[in-house]
Amino acid sequence: MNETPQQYARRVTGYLEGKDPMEVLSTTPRALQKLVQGALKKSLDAKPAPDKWSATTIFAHLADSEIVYAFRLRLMLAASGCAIQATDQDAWAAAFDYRAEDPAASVEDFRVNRERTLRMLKKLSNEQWECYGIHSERGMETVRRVVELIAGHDLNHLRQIHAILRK
Ligand code: NI
Repeated sequence: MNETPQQYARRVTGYLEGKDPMEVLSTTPRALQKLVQGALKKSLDAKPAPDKWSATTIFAHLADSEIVYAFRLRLMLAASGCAIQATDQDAWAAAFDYRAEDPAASVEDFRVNRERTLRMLKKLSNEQWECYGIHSERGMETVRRVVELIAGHDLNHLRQIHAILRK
């Protein structure tokens, strides 16, 4: 998609439509489990277009994104003001062969890391929510902002998977 990092951030947080980001973060694992359960392997592996990701690839992307977010949040909380390196999601998809991943395993990996992230976030003080990092493409982002972006990222990919599986 041809959009700037700023346009991307605006689009994904737009999916929140007033929802509480922490509520979104806590409900996504179950929503992903429901999508995987009962879906045919053929449908999970099918690409909606030659240049688009399959559901299998998206599930693997979500599992890896959760590791990236967990690490970034910890960097920001332990050393506020630190640099945050952007990642190239297509390079990750190729390097770690997302197409060959088991979607149910990806969802389970996602769930475990998401639960750890939620436990960590629930303990934060008001000041800690304002800790920040300097993202290499989007600039300064607080922990509060990153959590909104994670929630928007969840909703973005949930919509995408729903559309691919037509559920
Ligand atoms: Ni994504």
